[in-house]
Amino acid sequence: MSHPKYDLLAEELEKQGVQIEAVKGLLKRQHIETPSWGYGNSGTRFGVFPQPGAARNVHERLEDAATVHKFTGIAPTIAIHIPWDETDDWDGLKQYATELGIGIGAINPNVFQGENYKLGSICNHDAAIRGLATEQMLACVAIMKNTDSKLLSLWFADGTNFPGQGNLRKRKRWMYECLHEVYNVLPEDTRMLIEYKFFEPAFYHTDVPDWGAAYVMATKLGPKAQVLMDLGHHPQGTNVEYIVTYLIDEGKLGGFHFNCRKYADDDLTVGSLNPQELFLIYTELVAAELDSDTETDIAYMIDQSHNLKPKIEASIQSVCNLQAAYARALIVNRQELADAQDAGEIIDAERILQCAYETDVRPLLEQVRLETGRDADPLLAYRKSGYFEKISKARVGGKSQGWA
Ligand code: RM4
Ligand code: MN
Ligand code: MN
Repeated sequence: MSHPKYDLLAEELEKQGVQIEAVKGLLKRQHIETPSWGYGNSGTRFGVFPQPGAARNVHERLEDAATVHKFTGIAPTIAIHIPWDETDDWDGLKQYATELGIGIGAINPNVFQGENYKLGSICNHDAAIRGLATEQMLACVAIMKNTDSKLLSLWFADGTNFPGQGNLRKRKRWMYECLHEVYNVLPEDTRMLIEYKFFEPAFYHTDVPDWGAAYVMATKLGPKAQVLMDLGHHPQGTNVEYIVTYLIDEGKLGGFHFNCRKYADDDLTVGSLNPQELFLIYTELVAAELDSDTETDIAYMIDQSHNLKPKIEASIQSVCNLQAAYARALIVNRQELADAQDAGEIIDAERILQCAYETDVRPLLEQVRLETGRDADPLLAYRKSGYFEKISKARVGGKSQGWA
């Protein structure tokens, strides 16, 4: 039994040439990874506002990620940050994840918080510190083997704050040397993702400031190295969907960190204020997916740490926003769009995108969820489940492992 609203939408979309069963199939296979660091207390440099029920250790973070997956159906893995999620029993952790119905995704070495890294990690002027950072990345490769993770996700806070502070050219070469050492031991079926960020925490220069620098590094390293795009890491006004397309076409887009650039970094819900940009990004992603000549293997990960919104609800909301963006991109009439582009019909081309974007896809998403045994509204179902009350009571005291 389906809802009359869904039947109407399905009929309308079929009339427009959309193969609704195929679209539902793709939506059911969507895979969004949530970050462990989104479930524990975190903050800005001005302060941390602790939340009731915030996960204190990696086990609790796994439980929260599994909860987000339980209600959304499309978030079956969790990214972890080392040492925030360090454990001395990786087999046990992997086993626990399996019991919870999820898997461990990208491993993110943290080479930016330790005192040693004050002046940088793999671009530090001190060879001993570069060695330490490399060791830490190599340890993460070992963790990948222990957890069946296929992704080493790298972000460096490296940069300088003052003119003359560092030898820019040497820093570039040091970075390559360290990455190369790690690249050499990556198992065959795994990848290294290099994330760029145009500013912060360094403000004079950043060692991987943009996709061009990440691309050059990844290309020099080889096919197992690709670029990771974090939506929070571009200057205002950057056309992100163009970068997406460019990198896909070069076989170098390895993954996403979804969030929203309004806050400059990680703390705003993806799609909360720029859903159209998200739709345009997904429109390019779907174009690549539909193109049989284009091979893609893109990790769709969220990188958000909510300080104000309740964490699990914010994660569910983010996953659902990504689902809606994907659904809208899937119903774009590609043939008509191509015809309009070929004829130079600007207004028609834009109208075709608008038509998909303005379609209320909620009945379609609800139908997909019902067909996969989930509740039509993941957020309300989560609220009713009593999970938040349970963790708020249980997670009191104790020491928190992680950011805050
Ligand atoms: C950075 C970057 C990284 C994330 C850290 C916590 O801005 O986005 O991906 O691991 O924040
Ligand atoms: Mn990121
Ligand atoms: Mn970031």
